[in-house]
Amino acid sequence: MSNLILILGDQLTTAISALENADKERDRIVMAEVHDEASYTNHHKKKLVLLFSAMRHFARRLEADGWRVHYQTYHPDNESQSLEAVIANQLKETGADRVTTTECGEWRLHEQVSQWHGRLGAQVEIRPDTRFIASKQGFSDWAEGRKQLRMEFFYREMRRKTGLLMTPDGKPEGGEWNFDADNRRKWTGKPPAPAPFRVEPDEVTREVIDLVEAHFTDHFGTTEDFHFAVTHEDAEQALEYFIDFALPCFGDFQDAMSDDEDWLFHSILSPYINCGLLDPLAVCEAAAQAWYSGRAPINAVEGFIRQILGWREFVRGIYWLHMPEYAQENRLGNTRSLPWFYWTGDTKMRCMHKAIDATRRNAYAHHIQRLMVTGNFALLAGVKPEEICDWYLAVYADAYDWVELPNVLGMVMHADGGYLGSKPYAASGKYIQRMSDHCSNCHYKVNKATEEDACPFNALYWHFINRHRDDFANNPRMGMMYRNWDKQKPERREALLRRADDLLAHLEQL
Ligand code: FAD
Ligand code: DLZ
Repeated sequence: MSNLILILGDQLTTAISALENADKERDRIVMAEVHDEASYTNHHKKKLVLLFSAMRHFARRLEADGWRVHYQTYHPDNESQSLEAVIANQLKETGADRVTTTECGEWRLHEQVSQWHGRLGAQVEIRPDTRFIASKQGFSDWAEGRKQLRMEFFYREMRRKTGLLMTPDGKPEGGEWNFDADNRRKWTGKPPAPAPFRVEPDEVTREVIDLVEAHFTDHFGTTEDFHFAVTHEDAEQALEYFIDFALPCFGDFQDAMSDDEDWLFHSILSPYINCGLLDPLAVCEAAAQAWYSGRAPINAVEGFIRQILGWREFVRGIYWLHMPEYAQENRLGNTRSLPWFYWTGDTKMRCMHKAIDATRRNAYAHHIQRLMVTGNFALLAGVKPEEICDWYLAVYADAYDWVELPNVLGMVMHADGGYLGSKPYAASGKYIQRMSDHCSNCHYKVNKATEEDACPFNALYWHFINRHRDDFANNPRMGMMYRNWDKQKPERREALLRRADDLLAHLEQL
């Protein structure tokens, strides 16, 4: 009997576990662009182009390698609007009685696929996703019995496990596990940041752009200037380009933000790693090699590897350990709606405008913009976690629930009660001023806090500290903030809270 092999839009590699022991004569691969996956959130248009084009290129490659592939292209009137419907039709059409697939990245779809056995009357084999360096079981074994989970300790285990940046006698290369103290420089234009790696759209991509323009008009963002890689080979070129031109400065300017440069020295590899065009371990190995061969310094290479081997694996582990309850958390009791300017960029706050506008144009903003600008503002303003999570899931080309949710709900919103991060990343305008040149071009004055034209982040920061005293006053990493707050004169504290109340009442007008 034949077997259907389902490959999802974020599983685009021949190394995917669903293909292990597959038989080109017996098995049929199924890939499908479906309404339900394209519409479960307001996906950025560039993300849709990236995924549909990468899926089409991957299907062609499989066919060229001799596989039989059933590929459904997107049309709003397709009979099969969900992956389940596509599989049900294919089971009928081919007489297959088995489906093999690799576990889905996110809970929503995982729940559906887990029920296919009963719903479709076929045997459904769900294999582990071996692209992750830590298995779900491995992570849960590591987490077992720990009161608090800290990325740094998990990361060290992962360094030992993989041998990445480890000396032959089991010590971290360069003598330290973490070189973050060297990675906090402001960028003032020198050295110049490299232009982003570009691939000009081929015929397949151009067709997908037309499709997205025709059928996803109301989705966020633009398809203009689409230049992402859509094949493994091009994504490898993007990796090489990053190593040659950006990695050497990645560490120094990792936390920097710029009024003029969207990408700075970041890798822009997450869209490819997350959909399967690049393997995360291979990316880390390539970066480590750059250090061994003297092409990039240790603070850059270690910092880069930590993001993938540490943070990426860590958030995925937390997601699977705690879903589906994790998505409901709102421990700070936030009630405010997401301001509309998150969708338009139409705000006088320069840093917010710049981060949102880049997001709209590129389906990308770098980590510190996501964390310390759009994230920080949502935290200070007390936005409902589900609303800000929905926004982050929609607007980035690399967004999938398993990675977006812990980053937003845990790291940014502290809505999980500090499970993922030991303290909230709340910051006033001073932080943004220290790490960027936005403030000098801003309508608001970063050196003011209570006046009409004062930077909103300043008063909102103190309002956040004040209203969450019960949550944070006993946190040893927050003690100084409370001492600073308590030291201020009562009139000053009152003026700050008044200004913040006014800002909160008029969020949409900022
Ligand atoms: P670089 O700065 O070059 O970092 C290298 C790689 O490290 C990235 O490609 C990514 O694979 C990994 N990485 C770095 N930080 C993290 C992290 N915190 N969690 C997981 N992986 C990380 N990343 C996503 O892939 N998808 C998301 O939906 C996503 N949402 C985020 C939301 C918020 C609020 C925050 C604060 C972070 C989010 N991140 C997300 C993490 C990080 O911001 C992006 O991975 C990074 O900006 C992608 O750009 P880059 O490839 O240029 O990364
Ligand atoms: C994100 C996405 C989109 C936009 N479209 C499709 C699709 O049409 N077909 C498909 O197989 N996968 C798609 N994906 C990726 C899935 O949503 C992804 O597999 C889940 O989010 C799990 O990570």
